[in-house]
Amino acid sequence: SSIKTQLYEALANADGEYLSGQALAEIIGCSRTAIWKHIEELRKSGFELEAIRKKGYRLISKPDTLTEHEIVFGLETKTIGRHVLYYDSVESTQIIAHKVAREGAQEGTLVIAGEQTGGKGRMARPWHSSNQKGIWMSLIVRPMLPPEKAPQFTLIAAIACAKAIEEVTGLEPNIKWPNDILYNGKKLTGILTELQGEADKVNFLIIGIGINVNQKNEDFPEHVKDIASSLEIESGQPVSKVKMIQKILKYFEKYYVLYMEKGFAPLKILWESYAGGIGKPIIARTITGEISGTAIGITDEGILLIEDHEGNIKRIYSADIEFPS
Ligand code: BTX
Repeated sequence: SSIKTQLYEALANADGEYLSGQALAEIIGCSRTAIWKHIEELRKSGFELEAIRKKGYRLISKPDTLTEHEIVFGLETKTIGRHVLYYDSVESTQIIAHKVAREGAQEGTLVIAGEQTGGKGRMARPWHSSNQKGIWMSLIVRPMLPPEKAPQFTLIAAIACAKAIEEVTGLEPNIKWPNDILYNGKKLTGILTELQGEADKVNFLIIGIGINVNQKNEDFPEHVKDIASSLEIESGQPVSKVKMIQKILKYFEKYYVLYMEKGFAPLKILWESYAGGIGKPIIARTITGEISGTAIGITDEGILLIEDHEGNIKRIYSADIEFPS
């Protein structure tokens, strides 16, 4: 409710000081009984609150949950992530995002879930999304662009995630073209951009982002254990999902705005600063076959360039890549 939201904001702004029921009632403009009732509601949602007679109420801690309020409070964006749809458990946030986007969801709408029972990667591969341990979210954007630009959004999202990981955890991750973020060769994040459009224009893009945040090694199923890692495993401490989400949204908006103004070229430089594997031997598996050679970099459009063994430069639009050691 809006009283609950205002109550939380007033307590959070008090910076650990006590606020009396009377003072809160005046700030919010409701009765003291309403304050008392909503304090109980905050407690039920996982907020730790201290109540002392004659002094009032004090906020001790807030839950690291992903409700709309938690995400929007303190969010430094104009449109991205301003509208949040949170679900405890869904098959895939991509499916829900497609549905609400078709129904007209506004630019920047974020669909997020505690758990996915059928999380998906590219080419319908499964994406393991354990309950409350990671960030499983899909962002809806409606850029006025031709559909062939859609893959660039995977790269933009990857830079935003890498930057957020760096800022929140201090780790220095690598981006593996096109859609993975790795640390020490292990996958922390996967990105899946899906497009709904016509021949000449995008209707909307759904940018799915999966980040392993607080898993321990044993939380991963057998087949991903060896290739995956989490922010907690790598940084040695639990990481706030809310903080991560807010930073990703902040940087995504920043790079999205830059991209719409100036195109991909200025972002390419940033992308390259995170890219692992440039100049190294590479194998790209595409639907039409395998190309091996040396990774040269990406173009101003975000297309991967590989120099094959005959010295020809190949342009790769979509592939799974491997760096053979
Ligand atoms: P991808 O096709 O590049 O990677 C999928 C592969 O990654 C799987 O085949 C598996 O080997 C491995 N894998 C599966 N789960 C994990 C995990 N938790 N951590 C590391 N590796 C894993 C990557 O596709 C794109 C993933 C996007 C996921 C987001 S989550 C929110 C949104 N909803 C949804 O269903 N997908 C997206």
